[in-house]
Amino acid sequence: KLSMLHSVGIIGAPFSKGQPKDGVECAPNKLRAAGLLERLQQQGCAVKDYGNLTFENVALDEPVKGSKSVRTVGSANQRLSEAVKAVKRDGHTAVMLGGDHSLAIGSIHGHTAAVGPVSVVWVDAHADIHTPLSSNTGNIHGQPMSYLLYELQSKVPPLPNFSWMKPCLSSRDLVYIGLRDVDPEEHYIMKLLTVKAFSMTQVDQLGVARVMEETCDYLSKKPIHLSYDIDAIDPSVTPATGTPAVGGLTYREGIYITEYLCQTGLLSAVDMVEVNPLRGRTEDDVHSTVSTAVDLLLGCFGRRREGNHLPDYSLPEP
Ligand code: B3U
Ligand code: MN
Ligand code: MN
Repeated sequence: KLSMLHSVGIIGAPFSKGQPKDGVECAPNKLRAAGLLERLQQQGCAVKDYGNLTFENVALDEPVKGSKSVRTVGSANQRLSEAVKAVKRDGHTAVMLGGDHSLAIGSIHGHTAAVGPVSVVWVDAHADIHTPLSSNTGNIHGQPMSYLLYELQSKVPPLPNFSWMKPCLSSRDLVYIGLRDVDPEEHYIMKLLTVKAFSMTQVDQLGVARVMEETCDYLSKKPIHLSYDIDAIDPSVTPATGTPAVGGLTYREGIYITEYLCQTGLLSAVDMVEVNPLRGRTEDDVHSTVSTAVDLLLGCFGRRREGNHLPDYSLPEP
């Protein structure tokens, strides 16, 4: 496979109500302004921009059993699910530009609605597997995995504006990479379900190359949904995010994950979430975060550090 070209469908999801900090809704336009679409095209991708979704602002969205903005998050994810389903039915690899990580609910739901069962590679400092009842913060961006997993169905109460969705993922089809800030309740759930996880300890122990080999050996050959939380990368590189956690993936490890998944030929949808352009201390902080997010997406779609050339290139004749 010298140059496997990709067809990419981009959905902007400027949504922040899965967590309390403003700014994460600005990321889709920031990622576009950083040249994401042009650079994908330059590396040979066919790109269709589906634009930004608009979300309903639900009035009187009082907490439900401690979880915040449940109705707003439910409604937003219903729209996103339909949008991802449409992009998949159009034949593209779906790219969802978040927004916060609560959007993985709609993204993964819509992906499976279009293509059937998927494998999920969840790259994150956090496990985001709290149930609405186990969560200490009530922020739904810390809960999406519990809504998606069949095995947790009985632990997630019926919630307003979530009746459109049913769990669509088996814990056997999930791999975490980059964990380092996991709450006790989440750790309990992961052990209960024997979820495959490569925490930063395993990245240190095995190296990222073996982590990716073992990830793909473990997963069956279903279409892959990559859900990439930018806070998986070390905050020295990507500080502009809502909940930075020290001791993260290097830029090179982060990019290697995307290069490796690209060359499986199974990447079917990608989320890039939790980039918050209002959270950096300096302009450089924001630039470094946004440009790393762009590089990760380019890596998903064929960019290689050895260099690339288009298949129709030929040398100028003297
Ligand atoms: N586990 C905590 C913190 C957290 C989760 N995801 C992020 N932060 N980004 C929670 O709020 O559930
Ligand atoms: Mn996350
Ligand atoms: Mn995170």
